[in-house]
Amino acid sequence: MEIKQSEFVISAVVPNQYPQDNRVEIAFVGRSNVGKSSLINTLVNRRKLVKVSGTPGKTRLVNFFLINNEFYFVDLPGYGYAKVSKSEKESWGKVIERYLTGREQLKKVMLLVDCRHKPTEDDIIMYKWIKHYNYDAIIVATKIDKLKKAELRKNLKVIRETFELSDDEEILTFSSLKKLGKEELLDAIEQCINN
Ligand SMILES: Nc1nc2c(ncn2[C@@H]2O[C@H](COP(=O)(O)OP(=O)(O)O)[C@@H](O)[C@H]2O)c(=O)[nH]1
Ligand SMILES: [Mg+2]
Repeated sequence: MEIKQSEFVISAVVPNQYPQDNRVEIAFVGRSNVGKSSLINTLVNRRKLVKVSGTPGKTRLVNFFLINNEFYFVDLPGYGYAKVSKSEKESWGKVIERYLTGREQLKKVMLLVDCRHKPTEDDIIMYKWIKHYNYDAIIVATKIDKLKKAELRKNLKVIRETFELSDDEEILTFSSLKKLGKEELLDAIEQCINN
């Protein structure tokens, strides 16, 4: 699949601002700074569709982007940023939870983790939430340009074990810097859109 068209639609604060047209949605979630904005920009071949690293952890909005006039990318707020207050963390949880509740058109949640680190408690909670709400998740290991092949292989094993993935669950790998893994991720997206 090639993404030829992408446009920002809305930063939603409350669910009645979400698009109402029932197009399929693919959501992206992960810790702040994991490379989520960069990954989306890489997928859509644009440098600035999504803002890269403004104030991490400050966006409590659900951002919708219309892709090829056919489906939406949904950029969920990043979590795990150390310097936010407890109340801000709770408001983050509410924003994500509200989006994940009964969103029938949501076909896949891409859960991004930095390939250099063992997934955190927050990552595991996020993964369990996605499963709890009966959505499909794909783990995407980001910033793979930062590791040598052998290190990457080792870390992917740790990531796999931490999420307790079954053998048929694949981890995708990605580098926005080196444009690695783009085709594979787009293929996975295409598959769930056509299903
Ligand atoms: N080396 C490397 N750095 C990256 C990559 N993707 C993002 N970054 C950097 O990581 C930081 C956070 O990226 P951003 O996309 O804003 O992350 P977000 O907070 O998850 O949206 C920025 O300094 C990016 O330049 C990547 O694939 N490789
Ligand atoms: Mg971002």
